[in-house]
Amino acid sequence: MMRPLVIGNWKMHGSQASVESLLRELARPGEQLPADVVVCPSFVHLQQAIGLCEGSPVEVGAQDCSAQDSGARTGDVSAAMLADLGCRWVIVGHSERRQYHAEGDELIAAKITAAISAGLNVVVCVGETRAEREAGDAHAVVAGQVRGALAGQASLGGIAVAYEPIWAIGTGLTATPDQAQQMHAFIRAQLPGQKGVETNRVPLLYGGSVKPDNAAALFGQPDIDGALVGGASLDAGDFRHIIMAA
Ligand code: G2H
Repeated sequence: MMRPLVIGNWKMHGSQASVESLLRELARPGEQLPADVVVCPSFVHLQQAIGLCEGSPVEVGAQDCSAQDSGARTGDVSAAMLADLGCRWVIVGHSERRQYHAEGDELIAAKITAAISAGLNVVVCVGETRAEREAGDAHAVVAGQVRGALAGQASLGGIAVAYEPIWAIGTGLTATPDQAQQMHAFIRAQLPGQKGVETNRVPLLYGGSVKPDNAAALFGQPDIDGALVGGASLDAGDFRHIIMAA
């Protein structure tokens, strides 16, 4: 069985003081955890977080990266810069990037390529809106996003996929474990690569209002290999509880 992967997406939250207090509780040197654990603070807190996680099992990731290696791209941060800093992971294609920054599958695919060439592990986010689910289009939308994002990848090594139904993000609504499992199995079947061999090694994370009280039921599903946690990852106690349920 795959080791679970639990990633905290801090979004645009935090200060130097809150990063310090959160990671003093979460990132304990020498501790053994039942899952691989990653925290993704904002760009400006990455270096501080990397310092605070040193010697602990917690790794640090970014919430986005540029598709370009370098150049005149004011405000952008390249994957190579993140790797140079000591980041191990990057989230790509989060629905908030798709929605507020008009990111589409082609750009997301280019970001994945840039991140993998820089040596980062990537979490690619996919998920349907409430209207798409109600129209019966959830599977078609998610299949399109998975294929679009991963089309150019020769290998799936270093790639995780997070299924985040948009109607469950930050709303307190969560997909039921059955709904999530059903979509995860479908996503696994959409992955390019050798079925049952390469595709079984890709961690599939569920995201969308994961909390201490629903984590165990989600993790109990055969195709749910971990979680991408937003709001609950900003509370050390809640996040720890979720990690321990993995
Ligand atoms: C979905 C998730 C983390 P939350 O965006 O990526 O956030 O757990 O707050 O719904």
